[in-house]
Amino acid sequence: MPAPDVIVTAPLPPFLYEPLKADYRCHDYYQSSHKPGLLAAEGQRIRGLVQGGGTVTPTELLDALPKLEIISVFGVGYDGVPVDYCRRRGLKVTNTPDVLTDDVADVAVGLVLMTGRGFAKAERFVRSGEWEKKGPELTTKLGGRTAGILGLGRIGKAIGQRLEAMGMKIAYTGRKAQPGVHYRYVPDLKALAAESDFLIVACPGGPATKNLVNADVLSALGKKGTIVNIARGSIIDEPALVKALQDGTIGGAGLDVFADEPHVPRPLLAMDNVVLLPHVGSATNETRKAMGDLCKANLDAWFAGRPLLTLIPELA
Ligand code: 8YV
Repeated sequence: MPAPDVIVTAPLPPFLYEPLKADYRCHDYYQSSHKPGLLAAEGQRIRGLVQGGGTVTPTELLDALPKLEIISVFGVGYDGVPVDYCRRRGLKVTNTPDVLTDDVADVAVGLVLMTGRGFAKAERFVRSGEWEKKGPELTTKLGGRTAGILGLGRIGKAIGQRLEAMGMKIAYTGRKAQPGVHYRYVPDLKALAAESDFLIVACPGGPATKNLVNADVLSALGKKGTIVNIARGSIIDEPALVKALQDGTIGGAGLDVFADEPHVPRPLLAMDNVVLLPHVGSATNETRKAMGDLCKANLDAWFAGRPLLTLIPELA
């Protein structure tokens, strides 16, 4: 049987792309300088699509791929995939959960430490030579403070575990209280923000959560509070966040994700109480390799007629 045709719509690391090219006829849509030409020439043959977690896949692109069977996402988030459309067309959608949970949770803890204990600022203090002139500022103890987690999925739970080990109190919100979880459930996001020292965003992105963290939620978080986001930039109303930081409505922010990556709102760059990371939640060699292996294993399983390793819950 000839190798199935697969279209690639995001930059992929070589440890995924090379094995993919060995087993599939890959078409690099991401880098193509003439995308309509590529679709016209190859669109009728394409049976698989590989994209990144943050990649937005328009339905118009999928319309140009009439033989498409499967979208394999290199990432846990599939907020850029039009899921209802895929259901209607009977397209399979797979992602890479679990393998990245620990690394993403580590980044959330890092942002709590960097903002709460002021490590990013303290490091700048040493580098600038200021320490030669005066002692560092005192910060606030993390033990005993409350972390409110928005979205207690696999990653949210791993964050809770880590922060609990640091002596923090954990509360959470989400669509429903989770059985077997000893953290306190707060049904209302504003109420959770009001009692949180750190409000940690860990829920999926997409239309259902767009701008969920709005000006009201930020004002409930208040001056005592810091917002941490390791999920998707779309979940926070970014202009409202910039304003809340500018006028001192909230205490600070630790952000690994943004609404329009890699663009970061300019005012944030100059703020001392804000820590900015370039979406590195899953960015370790081990985890990205495991994600790549799972992304390809799903395609391999599908084209060999074996059960998929992961199928997004909406299509299961
Ligand atoms: C990756 C992510 O940066 O898994 C996700 O949803 O956002 C990240 O782990 C991304 O998927 C790489 O394409």
